[in-house]
Amino acid sequence: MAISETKPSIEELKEISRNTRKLILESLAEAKSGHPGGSLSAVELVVALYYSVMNHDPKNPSWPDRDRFILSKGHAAPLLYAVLAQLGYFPIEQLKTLRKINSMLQGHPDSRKTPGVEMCAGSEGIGLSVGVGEALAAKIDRKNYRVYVMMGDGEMQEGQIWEAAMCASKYRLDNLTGIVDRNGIQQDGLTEQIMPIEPLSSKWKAFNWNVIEVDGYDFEQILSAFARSKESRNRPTVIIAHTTKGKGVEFMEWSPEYHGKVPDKKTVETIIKDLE
Ligand SMILES: Cc1ncc(C[n+]2csc(CCOP(=O)(O)OP(=O)(O)O)c2C)c(N)n1
Repeated sequence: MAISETKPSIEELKEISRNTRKLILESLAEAKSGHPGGSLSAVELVVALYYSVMNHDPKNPSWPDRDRFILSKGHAAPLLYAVLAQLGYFPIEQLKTLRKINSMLQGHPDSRKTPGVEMCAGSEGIGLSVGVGEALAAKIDRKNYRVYVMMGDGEMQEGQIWEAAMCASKYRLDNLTGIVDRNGIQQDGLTEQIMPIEPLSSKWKAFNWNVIEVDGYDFEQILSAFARSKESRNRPTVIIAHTTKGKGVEFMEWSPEYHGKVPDKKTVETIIKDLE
């Protein structure tokens, strides 16, 4: 089944994004731990992918022809879970079990536990290599599925990312799209202070990738970038999405503190009222 056959409007995508933020915050408040900042920053990108771009089937998560989404920045699991639950990969009530012992929703994605999760992630820097393998497998098997890999900007500091980038261009993996959540912040501070990654766009171009930059909250730009990535021939594409860590919650925006700190339930209730 192609989800993209029933594409929501941009207004609907915005509404789904609002609801996704609410579910992320509720599940984190219930867990009393986790990563809000980098989950909230990438909401629109993941919503666009699952609701408008990828071919996938929540009723058949291991459909061989599905497009693959790899959340390489695995600590943003609450975002992936909120989207998968809304689409029906598992019951939405499961979100309340985030990070609990024996829950199907562990603090970092586990493909053995959660329907729809493609890869066990959490150790940064690995997802693009797995994406390269899957994209190469599609070429060898003459399959049409595409592979999408979401990475953090702090993750750009991992050497393995650039080994995978080299490999993807060697094998002309035009069925591979990387997305960099360029929110400017890593765990404890600004990427440009801790270990500068600029000029990021030139780096990817030097590795022979097709590079597109977007505002990570503008659905028209996001959808057009994904459409252009599908048209790329012989070169993988990376979409550098300019985003804000903690997006949608004023006191969390641009605050490294909320990389891995969760507000209590009462505060979350107030935030959700504001979102609504
Ligand atoms: C190899 C590795 N080193 C350290 C960590 C601990 N860690 C978790 S998240 C994070 C920072 C992530 O920054 P970024 O990739 O920019 O993610 P975002 O800001 O989008 O949340 C770090 C260092 C990790 N998960 N993996």
